[in-house]
Amino acid sequence: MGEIINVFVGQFGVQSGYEYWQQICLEHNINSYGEKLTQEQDNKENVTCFFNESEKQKYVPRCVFLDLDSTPIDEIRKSSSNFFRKDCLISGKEDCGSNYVRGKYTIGREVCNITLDQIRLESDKCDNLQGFIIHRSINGGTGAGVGNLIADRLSIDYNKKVKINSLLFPSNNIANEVVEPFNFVLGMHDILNNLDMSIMFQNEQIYQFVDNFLDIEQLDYQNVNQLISIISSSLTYSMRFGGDLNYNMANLLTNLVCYPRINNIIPSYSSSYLNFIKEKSGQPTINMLCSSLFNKQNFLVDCNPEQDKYLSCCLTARGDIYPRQMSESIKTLKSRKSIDFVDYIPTGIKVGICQKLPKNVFFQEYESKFQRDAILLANNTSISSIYLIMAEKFDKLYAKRAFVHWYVGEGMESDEFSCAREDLQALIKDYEEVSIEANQSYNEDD
Ligand SMILES: Nc1nc2c(ncn2[C@@H]2O[C@H](COP(=O)(O)OP(=O)(O)OP(=O)(O)O)[C@@H](O)[C@H]2O)c(=O)[nH]1
Ligand SMILES: [Mg+2]
Repeated sequence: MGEIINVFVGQFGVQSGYEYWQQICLEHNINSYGEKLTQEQDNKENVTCFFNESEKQKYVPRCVFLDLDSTPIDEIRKSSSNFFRKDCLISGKEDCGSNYVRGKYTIGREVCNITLDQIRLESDKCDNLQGFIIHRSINGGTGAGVGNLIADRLSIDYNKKVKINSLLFPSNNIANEVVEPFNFVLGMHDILNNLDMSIMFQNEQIYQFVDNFLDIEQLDYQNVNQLISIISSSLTYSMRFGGDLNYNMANLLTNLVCYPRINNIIPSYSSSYLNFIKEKSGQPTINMLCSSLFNKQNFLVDCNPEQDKYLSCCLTARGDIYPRQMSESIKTLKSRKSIDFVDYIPTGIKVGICQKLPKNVFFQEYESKFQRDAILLANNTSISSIYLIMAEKFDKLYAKRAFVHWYVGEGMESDEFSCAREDLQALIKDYEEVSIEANQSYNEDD
């Protein structure tokens, strides 16, 4: 089915990337030395989607890690020195100090070229490269600024390949960086042009999600990153393990992105049935599993899809699930009032099924009881409520020109701020327009 290159940029990218490979290795049964622990390979399994096979019959991850701050990369060098290729772990001397422009225009340039050389080296080893997944946060300087520099170049050098973002973006109510709204607005302006699709995550919503279903007292970044890894690894699950209803990166895009700029996807995970497993020691029905995905509390972004319109979605079910059962469930789902599709996309739900049992680093405690799970990637207009919140925060800072000198001081023209802000406004308008029903616009034309 072709190979994929994973790129991890900035602290979030690198730290979540480490957990991501733990998750991938668990699924493929590969240890920290790159050795496959089960001899006979499932004949549908496609290990080479993510790994290069070395002459010593070891599996080497096809990826590049980059952070301008060396600490997160040094941690990986210490703990997994035999697993990753040394040259694919790239670090700098100082971070961007949460400044998008430092990453994009000044200190990120040189390191971007080194990263692209490593990406080229990996792509030369591929027979049929499908595309790239870039993992990063848009809140700071490196993941956002250097990440966009890399994405810009990929969109030129690998124009026909699919490019997907796994993107942490600012939470609605808590912020670790004061200048997050600036980095978000400037970063989104570029992302809209250089990437095909972004899967969005918010830390605050993930904390809430965990509180709803699990009893973890001290939730740390490792836990959050493990949860994010379940979603981002599931994106390629059916490409790596085959299944009754399979898809590759290109058909995932074709089915989810109905307009080029309406491409920010909110994920949901079927964990609400954990309570069911804990209390009743049984398995949830497939209907319960699929239905839970559409509940607000299962989404990893703080918006309310139940009150807005779905444009399209991709539902991937894993475990002992078969196409006919799924079709029945989808029929039931479509009759639910809170799942409201725009009338001009009547088919709406793409389904993927993979019979390989899900394994995951986060819920290992319950693993023996996990016979199935499901993930939803939804293109829903409620995401624009978050753009509105970000736009408001940006406007407050910008009205007083607070912190603007840090950006201008790095060589950015001050009208780039207003240009990026206008683009966000245009995006909000785009979302309003796509949620107008075909019937409604027909009547208005009348
Ligand atoms: N979930 C999660 N969030 C993280 C992690 N590390 C940082 N963050 C969040 O990411 C945002 C900042 O992005 P970073 O990735 O740290 O920034 P960076 O890309 O390294 O950029 P600079 O440090 O400014 O050069 C903040 O909102 C942090 O809360 C992590 O390992 N997991
Ligand atoms: Mg950093």
